[in-house]
Amino acid sequence: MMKIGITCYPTVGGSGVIATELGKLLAEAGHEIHFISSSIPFRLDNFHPRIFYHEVEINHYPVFQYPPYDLALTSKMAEIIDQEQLDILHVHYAMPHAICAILAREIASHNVKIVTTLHGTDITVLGIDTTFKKMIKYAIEQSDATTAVSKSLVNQTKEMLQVNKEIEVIYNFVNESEYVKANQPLLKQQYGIAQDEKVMIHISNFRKVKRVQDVIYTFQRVRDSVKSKLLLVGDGPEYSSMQKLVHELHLVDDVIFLGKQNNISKLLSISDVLLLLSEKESFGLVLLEANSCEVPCIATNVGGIPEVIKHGETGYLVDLGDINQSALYCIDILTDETERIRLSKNARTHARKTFHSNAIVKQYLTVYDKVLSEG
Ligand code: GMT
Repeated sequence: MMKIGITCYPTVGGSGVIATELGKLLAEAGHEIHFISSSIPFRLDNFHPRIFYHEVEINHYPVFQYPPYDLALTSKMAEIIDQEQLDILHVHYAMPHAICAILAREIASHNVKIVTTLHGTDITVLGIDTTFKKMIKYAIEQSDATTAVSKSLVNQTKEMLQVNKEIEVIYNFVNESEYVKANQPLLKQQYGIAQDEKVMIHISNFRKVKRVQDVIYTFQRVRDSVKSKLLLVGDGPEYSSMQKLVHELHLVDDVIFLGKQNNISKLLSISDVLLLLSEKESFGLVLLEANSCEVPCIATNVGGIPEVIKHGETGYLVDLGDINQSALYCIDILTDETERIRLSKNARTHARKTFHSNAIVKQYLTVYDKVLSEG
């Protein structure tokens, strides 16, 4: 049995989902898990006797212009390392979590190993910023082990930061019992979607990088030839400009904005195709969630996406900004039922085979064992 600390961004986001689901599975496997974060991770919704949560509290002293969150986190990490005698502190995101963990390891008396998982944004966005470049490189090199969620992210990290250290690829996973296609006889009707209408879906945090406008333009083309509705799930900085765009294109009756939702698998169960047309994506967890629910995807050929979607087998890849091509693939899937079923079945099989949670958890455990055996 290991004592494992986990730090992640607790709010909505793929990295938070992975960190929390990993913690839950490790607890089920008999390990003791200590989450250290600013609020309870949103997926930590059930009681488990081997899961503990330690909140990072920040005092607002008038002398500080900005509340020192990173230092409060560091100090909490050091406290929990000693108090709980942690074997491993697994941090998700180099910035700032790995930096904080390395400093906490210095402060604590107990010998803990730091495992850092890179999820993308810290490298592909923050890594570009020269202010942070050296710090991120330092955090990776000082971690006892570093993993990344795709080969593409490993290559990008090595190229951008000139990191001289092994970074192991451990793909993301989903909770298979949650992400299953389930019969939802009333859901379409509840959203005002006719039974013979096709459903396209996009789920994201509506950041610029997700290019939600490309999804809307694709839908505009598809709707001209296929009776369909577009579900837009999630919220973020681009939400209101996307609503404006939908108005301007006269699509209000056919595009349904749902905001943030919890029961994603139910929405996926009534969807025929998912679109993710991002300009950057180290993995694209939502693709795996969709595939697991038998929904084929159309996604951009960027970052780690080609490692998740098998072109022509589980969905289709398109070049960034190629709305015409994504509309053509959508029309194919929505009008050819045999083709849709073929892709759906392949998608589920691929999700279960290549990204099964049992295999992924095993890979993380191997990393933990390796760093612990190094003394
Ligand atoms: O960019 C996001 O959508 C959020 C971010 C996060 O913190 O969850 O996502 C990153 O990590 C996910 C989990 O590993 C990946 O599936 C996303 O592809 C990655 N985002 C980017 O690389 C832009």
